[in-house]
Amino acid sequence: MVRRGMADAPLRLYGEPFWISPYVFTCFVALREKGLPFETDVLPLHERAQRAPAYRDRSITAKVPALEHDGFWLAESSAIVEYLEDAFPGARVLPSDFRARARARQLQAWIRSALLALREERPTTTMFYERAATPLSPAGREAAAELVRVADLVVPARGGALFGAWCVADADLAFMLHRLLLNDEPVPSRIADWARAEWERPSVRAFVTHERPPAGPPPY
Ligand SMILES: N[C@@H](CCC(=O)N[C@@H](CS)C(=O)NCC(=O)O)C(=O)O
Repeated sequence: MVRRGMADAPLRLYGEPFWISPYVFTCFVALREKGLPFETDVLPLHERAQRAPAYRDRSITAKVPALEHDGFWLAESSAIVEYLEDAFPGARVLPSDFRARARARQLQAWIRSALLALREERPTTTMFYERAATPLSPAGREAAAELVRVADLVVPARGGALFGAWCVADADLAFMLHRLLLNDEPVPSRIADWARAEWERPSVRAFVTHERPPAGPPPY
């Protein structure tokens, strides 16, 4: 927990101007769910603003998202979520039960490291800007099937939260499933209904409907 006074220090989340980063999404949703006031700042990644020394060296790993809190800088979305959870008790964004929390971390780590073909063939620009124009390759279809297989195992039969109570892994899984849904790829109705319900959550909506420039990012 933060020491007295630190809790009132402003929080700033660094993202990118097109609001398409799944990692910024996670942190944005976590901050909203915790009810913490925060400001956002965006770095034009296509202009390599993340490599400007001031940002690069404060964030250490020179990626977005980064969180600035009372002089402390932190990057990596899962580290940011854990920092928020440790620093600000109250509304939880990770499960309180240790096994449920481990499972949520498993799902989050998998979402960040697996399904490469799906992430490449259905990038987040196809969720918020132009839809994908080409069908999934065999590798893309395999990744989509794997995503659905995992979702089928973790989404409860009666819907609702994945691991007892809502946590940020719910939002991450819904985001990944929307790479398929928004591109009209087939998703079993039970899983699609779950993901669409999650998409309506106010913290998720606030990111999804955030103002964006009319044209997506230039290639970089
Ligand atoms: N593992 C990191 C991934 C962060 C990441 O890859 N961010 C991208 C934007 S979505 C980025 O900063 N790209 C610019 C770069 O790599 O220079 C996390 O979970 O935060």
